[in-house]
Amino acid sequence: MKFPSEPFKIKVVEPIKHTTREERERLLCESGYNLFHVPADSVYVDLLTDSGTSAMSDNQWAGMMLGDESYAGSKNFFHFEQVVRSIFGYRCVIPTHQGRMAENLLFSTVVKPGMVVPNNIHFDTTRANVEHQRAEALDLVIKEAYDPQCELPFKGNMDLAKLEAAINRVGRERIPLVLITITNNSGGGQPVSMDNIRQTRALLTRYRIPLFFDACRFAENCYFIKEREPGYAETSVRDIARELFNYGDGCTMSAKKDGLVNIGGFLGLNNEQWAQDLTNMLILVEGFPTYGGLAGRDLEAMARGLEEVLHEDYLSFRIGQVRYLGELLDAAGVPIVKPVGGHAVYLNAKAFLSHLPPAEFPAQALAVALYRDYGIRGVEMVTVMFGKKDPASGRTIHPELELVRLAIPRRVYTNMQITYVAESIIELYRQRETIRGLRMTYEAPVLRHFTARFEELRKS
Ligand code: P61
Repeated sequence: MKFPSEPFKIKVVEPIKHTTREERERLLCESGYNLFHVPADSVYVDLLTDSGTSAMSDNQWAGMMLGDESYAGSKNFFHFEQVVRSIFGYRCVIPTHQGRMAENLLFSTVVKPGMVVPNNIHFDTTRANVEHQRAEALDLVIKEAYDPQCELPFKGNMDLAKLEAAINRVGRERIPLVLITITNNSGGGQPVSMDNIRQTRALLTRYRIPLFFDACRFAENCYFIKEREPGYAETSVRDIARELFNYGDGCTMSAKKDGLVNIGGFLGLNNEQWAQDLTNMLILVEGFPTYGGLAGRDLEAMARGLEEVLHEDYLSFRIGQVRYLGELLDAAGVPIVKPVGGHAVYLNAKAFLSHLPPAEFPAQALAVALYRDYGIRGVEMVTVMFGKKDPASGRTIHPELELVRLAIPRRVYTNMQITYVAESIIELYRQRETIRGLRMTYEAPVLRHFTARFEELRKS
């Protein structure tokens, strides 16, 4: 089947309130045209993020009732540890309440001022946590990643020539580790191939530099390897994951994505000295090592979610649902990033709103219009989210890509709701000339997209 249907039936439902266009207009005005400040119960289809928004299974909810809330040595921790070891293969397992805490612990322990951390593309929290240590976060993805039209099967790959040049320029002693983000969220949710990972490993072994994965969407990445990479069609996604993680020395993970939970994360690694230092820091800022900022029930849900996410009927539906949205849009001529990624469809706002100059934040304007007209919430990505500035003038640098990400929560929306999203966007595309630009009226110094405010420009 081209687009597999839902491999589950619905046992519990959460009603969604319908709002009018006038109500949404008022909410936009009150929120400074920032969709992070629109109350979620005034959103019809919420595609702001796929993070922490999954629907848990009956099996996970049953596990929640078996939560052992002992301060130390909870049985759920041991189950969780055993599941992480069996999938990821790393000996030391450190639970955290979400991904950025795992990043913060790792970088505050091993990254020193003046160091450099390469990645295919750092996600914003990863970059912010590297920069917080006064180190440099380098993005070294292949150049095709920046071309929305280029249809490569593994557009998240690391550019090995750029990586080797960076190592030679910076010196291996200033590179404490290299990261690979699977899938590459900031570059369109694109996967990284096993071959690229193998070659990155070989290169880093020569320079004795550890390799870590930002593993948030590892199962989706492994599913793409099965679908697209020669030699893997008959390998289970679980075995693909085992091979992939075996090339690395550790990982950070936000289980809010491919852990199929609403909260949770962890660090997995083999270096026992690092693990000890990280654990000491964990005790200072998160909690005892057998709960790491989570309740026992959360650890149980995460252990079960990590197993479920590897079910291949789940993954074929998941990847198929995202692709379904992408293909409906593409067939109607709506400009999107191609090929469609694992967790989201990315609208190419520059091409969608070609009448708006970059200074008028076309991607933010498109996200605002989508909410106002249809109650659909996506998220602006790149200009506002990453907020790169020219150090001399302090002005915003407008990057190559201006995107609106429509991230699909896991197991939450039916294909009919996804069809509604596609039809709405197609209609909006037909009247795109009516969409107005924005002016930013407030911005915070870091992670500005959460609190930025805008005002709408009048029609000229
Ligand atoms: C997202 F607007 N992602 O995509 P935490 N690495 C990677 C991520 O995608 C990621 C984290 C680390 C989110 C949530 C989010 O400014 C924002 O569990 C590849 O969220 O700490 C998170 O994991 C961090 C949305 C995060 C944002 C930060 O929607």
